[in-house]
Amino acid sequence: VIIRRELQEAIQQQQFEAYYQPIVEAGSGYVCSVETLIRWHHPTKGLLSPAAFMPIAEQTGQIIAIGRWVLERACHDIARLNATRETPLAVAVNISPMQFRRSGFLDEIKAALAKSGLPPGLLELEVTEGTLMSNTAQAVALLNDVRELGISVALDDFGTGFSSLSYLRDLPISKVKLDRLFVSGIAQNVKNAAIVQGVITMAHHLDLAVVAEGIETEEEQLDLQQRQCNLLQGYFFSKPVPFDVLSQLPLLLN
Ligand code: G
Ligand code: G
Ligand code: MN
Ligand code: NA
Repeated sequence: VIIRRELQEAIQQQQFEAYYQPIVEAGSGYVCSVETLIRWHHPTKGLLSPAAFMPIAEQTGQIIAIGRWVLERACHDIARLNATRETPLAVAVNISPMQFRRSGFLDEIKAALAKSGLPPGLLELEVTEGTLMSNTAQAVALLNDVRELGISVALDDFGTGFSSLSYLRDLPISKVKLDRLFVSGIAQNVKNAAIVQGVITMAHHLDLAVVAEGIETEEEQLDLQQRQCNLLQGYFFSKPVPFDVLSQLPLLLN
């Protein structure tokens, strides 16, 4: 088990690294944004994925320091990368429930943008249904503030939580991320296909873009393309990679 003290050292000694997974435009195959996914270079256990430590960090509150670090890192990295690109990349950052609920969160975002020079329009926050569930009135107020800054919000892991369609109707979000649970093996599962098509159609009627996660095969890419899904993400295009690898990736990934 990972303990609080190890996490404290990780925070102090900067043992974390931001990995980035490309997200492509379904129509063109061009990379238009990246999702930031944190990794921990543990001194003895090697490279750890968030599932191994984020739940504990959320319990201890250390998620606040870690989340602030990720936000700053992501804005800094992508602003730097964009200085070398003709078309700028957007960057998505996962926001934990505790981070989202904290009063200083909006100021942290503003600080990360100011420090990095990343335009607000290039930052996207990924929140889950669970994050928005706990206090809807407060969540709506914060989402409105975030949108006012020009930052967009995506509803992550859509369809896996206690999904409420009223979130899609009432919340100022711009994107829905379809969980890979429904995307993988879509051609072999008519129920998955029905759900995916239904969500895409509904989202488009609500003016929301759809990202399909977990695209692992060309078959899945073509299927989601044909269903007019807007954006695609998954190992078929690229795994999450360190910043220096991201910098070397081609812009066209299909
Ligand atoms: O690669 P993957 O194992 O990276 O990520 C596993 C889970 O951890 C995903 O649900 C993802 O949303 C979450 N996650 C990854 N990076 C971060 C982060 O920086 N902050 C938060 N809150 N969650 C993250
Ligand atoms: O919960 P969230 O959607 O933020 O987490 C994304 C998770 O999905 C990360 O753990 C990431 O590494 C993983 N992931 C991204 N693309 C693929 C894929 O094509 N297949 C699988 N199995 N996992 C993926
Ligand atoms: Mn995510
Ligand atoms: Na997801």
